[in-house]
Amino acid sequence: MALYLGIDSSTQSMKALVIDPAAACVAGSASVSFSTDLPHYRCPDGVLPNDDPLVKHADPLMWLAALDLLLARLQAAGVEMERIAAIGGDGQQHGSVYLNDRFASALAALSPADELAAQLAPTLSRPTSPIWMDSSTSAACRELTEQFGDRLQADTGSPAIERFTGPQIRTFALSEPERYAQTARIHLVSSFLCSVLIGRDAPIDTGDGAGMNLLNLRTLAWDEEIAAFTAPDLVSKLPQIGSGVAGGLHAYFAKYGLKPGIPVAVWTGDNPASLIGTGCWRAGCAVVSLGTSDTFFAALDTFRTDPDGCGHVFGNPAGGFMSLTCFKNGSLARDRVRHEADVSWDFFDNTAFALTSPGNDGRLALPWFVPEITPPVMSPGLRANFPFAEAAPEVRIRAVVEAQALALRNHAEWIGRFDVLRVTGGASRSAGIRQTLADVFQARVESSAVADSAALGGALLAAHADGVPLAETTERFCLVTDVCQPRPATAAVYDRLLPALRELEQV
Ligand code: XUL
Repeated sequence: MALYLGIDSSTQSMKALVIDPAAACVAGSASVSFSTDLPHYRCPDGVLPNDDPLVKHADPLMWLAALDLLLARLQAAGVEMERIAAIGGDGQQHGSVYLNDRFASALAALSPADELAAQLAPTLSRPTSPIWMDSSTSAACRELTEQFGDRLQADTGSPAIERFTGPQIRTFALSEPERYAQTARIHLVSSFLCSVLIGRDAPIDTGDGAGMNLLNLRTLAWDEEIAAFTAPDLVSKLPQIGSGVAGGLHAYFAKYGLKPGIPVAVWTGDNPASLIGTGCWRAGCAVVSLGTSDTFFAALDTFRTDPDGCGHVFGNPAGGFMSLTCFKNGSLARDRVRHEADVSWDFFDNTAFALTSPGNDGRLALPWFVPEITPPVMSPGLRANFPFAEAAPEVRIRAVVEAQALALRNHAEWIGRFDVLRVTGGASRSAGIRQTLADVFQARVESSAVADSAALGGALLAAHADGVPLAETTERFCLVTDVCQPRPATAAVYDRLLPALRELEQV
């Protein structure tokens, strides 16, 4: 029976997951860490070091090397590659790859005798790719805002945002006009890797395309006026918008045992893929993904935008729209708080919550160690409403976890109320964090059974592109392992604490 492969190209690693819908099981998986498996690209944690803390770029050739290594590992792990009937995938959102006019012919001519990175290196018109962590484009954001005002959010789903691809492209075009002029094609991470798989330009889907400040969500086409202001001739450099099957797999990948010509679904962003992989693509259940960044997202019944401008609207790969709010200080910030408190993960995840009570006597701390996205804060630093450094480790930990959960609630209010939250990502293993979310939202918190919800989403989209309905695969794969119920007595505690969080965000 048919197997389906999902590939997730995220910030720090690339992962593959193979599902067997007929047997309702995972048939294999593999992963590649950019830090430990590809150290020669000098991108620890997936980011090139830079003296300017606002600049965050990666080497796109590293993603190609990761794709080769990932497929080799999947084959070496004993996955029956010839049974894979379709491939889907996703990339970290907003990141962009700049290619010259040799890209199309180099893709078509890919030879199995050499690696992808070596064959495609000459096709880069810009050696590095800005990624979602970059916040160096404030000037471009200001100019876009001056030019288009509220229309930007009303039509593209988001105000001008530093990490979004449009402001990134404008900054590049203005600062490096020669390289920009040599750029024939600009891809997102998702559409770049999908193009490599099919050996020609792949479309961008509305899930990932909406993270660019360039896609008009009312017409689902590139907004010609915004694109023209963003950079010269931009529309001609962007791929089509599309969904469904992008094309057939290039013969290059036969060296990993894959069948040339099998359908490759149009790739999407990691968050839209997670919406599918967690099974929350129908309205009603919100997802809290606790990873490098923390994100809160949910399917939207209608197109509407966040009045505060922090939340975004993206296309839902299952149709319609989804909301997304991204908090940059996620797991790395929690790890830093844990490290500085000199405690174990077990202490952070469990003991700290047994030693303290909900509400923490009003003590809150926002761990904005790097410039924050929600709310937008450019000057980093931890903000606490009590002497943080002098407090006991358990007090610091609860203060951080409660502040993060209250910030999620605060910035999710425009989407509506949720009785069910589905948690995913590394930090969702923490019982303390899950209970805090349940209490702060007064919602049932379900743990997603699959750790790699984005890769699973890619696999479900692959199956869907091959005719297997999403409803069917969702029932088989999007399972819940653990349920955490809210404690009604804590509702008033957090209702009282919410204004304190709002005040702290303003400091
Ligand atoms: C979403 C965002 C991040 C990246 C990386 O807007 O910037 O979640 O997609 O995961």
